[in-house]
Amino acid sequence: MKSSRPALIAASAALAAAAATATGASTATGESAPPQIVAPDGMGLVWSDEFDGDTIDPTNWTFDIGAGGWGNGEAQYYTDRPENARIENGALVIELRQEQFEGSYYTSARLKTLGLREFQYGRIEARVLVPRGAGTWPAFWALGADFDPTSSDPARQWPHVGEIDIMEHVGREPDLTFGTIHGPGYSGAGGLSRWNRRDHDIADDFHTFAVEWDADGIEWFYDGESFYEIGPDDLGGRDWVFDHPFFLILNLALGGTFGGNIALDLEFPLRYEVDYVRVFQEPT
Ligand SMILES: [Ca+2]
Repeated sequence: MKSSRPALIAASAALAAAAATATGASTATGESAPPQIVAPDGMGLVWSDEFDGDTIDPTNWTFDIGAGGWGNGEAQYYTDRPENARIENGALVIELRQEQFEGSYYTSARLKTLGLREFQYGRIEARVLVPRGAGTWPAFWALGADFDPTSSDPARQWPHVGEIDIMEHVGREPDLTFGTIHGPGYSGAGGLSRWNRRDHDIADDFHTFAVEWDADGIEWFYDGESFYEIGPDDLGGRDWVFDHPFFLILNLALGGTFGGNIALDLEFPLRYEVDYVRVFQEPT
């Protein structure tokens, strides 16, 4: 990662610029962005979902279903219904709806590549449009692929499997995104995180979020601009748990300990749109 960083940044900036030129500022949709995939120097595309089919590809994605707060007191019930997750105009749409459903008052979706696609190292990138409004909590993140909450082996449970939060945004902080890792001794509110404060509302337009990850560490990018880097030597002796395969997660949560109070003026349904997810790696 370290030796090739300048070239990677240049490639990322070029990609962001190309995307901006192709889509315009206010009319951006997934459909209007041509599938012009520019690999970072020294890497090739190993997998992507451009969300350009008619339905969500079951060879890439499966669903987490249900309520119960997901460990953070969240308000939504996750379903796999098209009302909550579908393909529309070349983008994955995760739709947060206000409706009574199985004892909850809101529905949404959480998609994951668990058991289908897993990756160790490389550049993992998504181009997304987050919803607007306090209480919303869209995310693009990764968990260790050996994650099994039913296992009695602590090594297969969170946070020992490791968590990489490539993008988190909470609507109560409209100009802010977060990059974070969680592991043993640095989980939950103790996650190792960096605030990415901007001069615009994140929900104003599509943005690209990425990490570049190898054995030396993980580096976060917002529209091609690096804002955080952390590695095994930065943990104060705590375990680095990121040298194994991870799966990817896309979800839109509401409320809870991180999402915060749900604004009374939210305009439902709320949409979290994902133009693409791409993974680039160096040739093996
Ligand atoms: Ca797309």
